[in-house]
Amino acid sequence: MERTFAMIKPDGVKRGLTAEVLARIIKKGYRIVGLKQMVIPREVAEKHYGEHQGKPFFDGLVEFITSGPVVAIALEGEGVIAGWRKMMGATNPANAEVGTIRGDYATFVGENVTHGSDSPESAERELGLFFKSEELL
Ligand code: ABT
Ligand code: MG
Repeated sequence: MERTFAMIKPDGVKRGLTAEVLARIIKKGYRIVGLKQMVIPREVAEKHYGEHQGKPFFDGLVEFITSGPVVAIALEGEGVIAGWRKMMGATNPANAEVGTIRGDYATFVGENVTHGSDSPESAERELGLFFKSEELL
């Protein structure tokens, strides 16, 4: 059974989309094996987005992701890594299909409501960054 790291970003929490996003996850049938609201420490944010270090949008990205509470979520299910990214839709909401979270609730690539790990390696790394093993069911 596969696991992934999902997150409701500060814009999603601020805009009151937490229940909506969790409802979609639950109705889909993925199992929530870890869940917490937190403000991400700067060092964790820089590690989380380490692959983007040096890119022009990096500083703004770290600023944004640490700007308020997020909901960190560990998900389990068959094919959940790709499946959750499919539910989120394209990174740039302008390209995200209607019916996806970003297609329905976002307009701006810098604030796109949710996160999902993009590979098994990222999932393992990111779950380890955000959750202690005893926090996962
Ligand atoms: P994340 O779930 O945030 O990792 O998004 P995703 O994997 O869909 O897309 P990537 B490429 O990892 O983008 C990371 C964050 O950087 C923002 N971004 C990305 C920009 O602001 N400008 C850009 O040109 C690109 C490529 C979008 C993502 N996050 N936010 N918020
Ligand atoms: Mg990414």
